[in-house]
Amino acid sequence: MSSAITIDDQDVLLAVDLQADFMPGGALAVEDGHTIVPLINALARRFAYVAVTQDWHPPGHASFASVHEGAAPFQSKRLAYGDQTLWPDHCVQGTAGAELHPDFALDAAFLILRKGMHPGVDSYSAFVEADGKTTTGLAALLKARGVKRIFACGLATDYCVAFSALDARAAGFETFIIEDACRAIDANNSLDAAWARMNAAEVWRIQSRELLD
Ligand code: VGL
Ligand code: ZN
Repeated sequence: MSSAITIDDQDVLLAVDLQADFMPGGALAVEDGHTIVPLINALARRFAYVAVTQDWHPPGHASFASVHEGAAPFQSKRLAYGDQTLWPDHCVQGTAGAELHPDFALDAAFLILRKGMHPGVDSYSAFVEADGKTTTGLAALLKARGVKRIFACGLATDYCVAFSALDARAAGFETFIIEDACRAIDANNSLDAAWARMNAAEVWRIQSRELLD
């Protein structure tokens, strides 16, 4: 058992993509995605800083299989910036599927960061888009507020949470994933692959009780 972690005011809770399309019944449903919302609400009450991301794609986004001739969701396709997994249309700006979960206690959040808005470039990460160079500005914003540690949770463990955590680490933050406050897509072994990358990068895997007990 690891010892409990004390949350201080240089810590941020980063709650990733708690949106209708990632919930059961949504366009890119993550199994049991809705079950983590109450836990994340409980975590949010402990943090001075809560930041939220929202996947927010224009119609016809390059990550949608529907815009590539002959392509199917979950296939990989080489785009200008590299290999991109193709998805069902999801989180289209202004649609019901893009809305944050109605039970998610957003009032505590100081920031809602929308991402994936460039038509030709995906952004799993809250920090850097999939071209590997376009920044969202989030690292600079958090540093300006004195944030030192980032605690990531939400959907999906193996995509937007993992990429955000890896980029947080690369930007110099001590970074944690709260495993039981995430759920995964786990397509093509993506969950194991994500944990391997995070372990190598020294992103720490923790459980919510280490913060809540
Ligand atoms: C996500 C795939 C495509 C995520 C977003 O939130 O993990 N995954 N867009
Ligand atoms: Zn997306």
